[in-house]
Amino acid sequence: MAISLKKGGTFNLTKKEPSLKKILIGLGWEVKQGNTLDLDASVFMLGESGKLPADEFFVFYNNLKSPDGALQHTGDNRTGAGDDDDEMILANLELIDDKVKEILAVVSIHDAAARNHNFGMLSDAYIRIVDVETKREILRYDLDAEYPTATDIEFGRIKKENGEWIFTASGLGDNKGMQGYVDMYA
Ligand SMILES: [Ca+2]
Ligand SMILES: [Ca+2]
Repeated sequence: MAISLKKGGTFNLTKKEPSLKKILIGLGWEVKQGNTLDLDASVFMLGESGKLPADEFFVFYNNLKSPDGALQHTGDNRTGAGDDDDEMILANLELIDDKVKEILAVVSIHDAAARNHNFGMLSDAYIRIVDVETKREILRYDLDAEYPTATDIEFGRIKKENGEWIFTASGLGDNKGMQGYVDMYA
């Protein structure tokens, strides 16, 4: 049974799952009837300064692999159809560059402003972490707040503290778009 986190909840991956090496970060959502939205999951690998060590540490549909080979985005999903993960990032914790201290998972609605789309048009959005080797779901955060006006949400972050990887369910809605995050962290 996976741990279910609430907004702000944390989980020490290293301490609770010492054998964990490869994880799948799965993001899923459903589009409410009558809407068509394209959501994009992206990941920012941040260094000590809270910035990307290089642009390539921003992993998204146009840059599927991080330079250290640790993270692999499995590709763009345009519809969110199906109950399984809609967009996935595979991470090999052992390959993550020592420079990287934090990993942020963000989901943004493609072209939200022009199309007048927001998270109020979605339901059942979640982030989960799965052990790739055993296929076991370790933790899950079902977005537990309403975000009727948000066009992008930081779902979770995995931070390295004293050599341990700690996941936090952040659930921070915003309206800056993917480019806004890039501007913030590049
Ligand atoms: Ca997409
Ligand atoms: Ca879905």
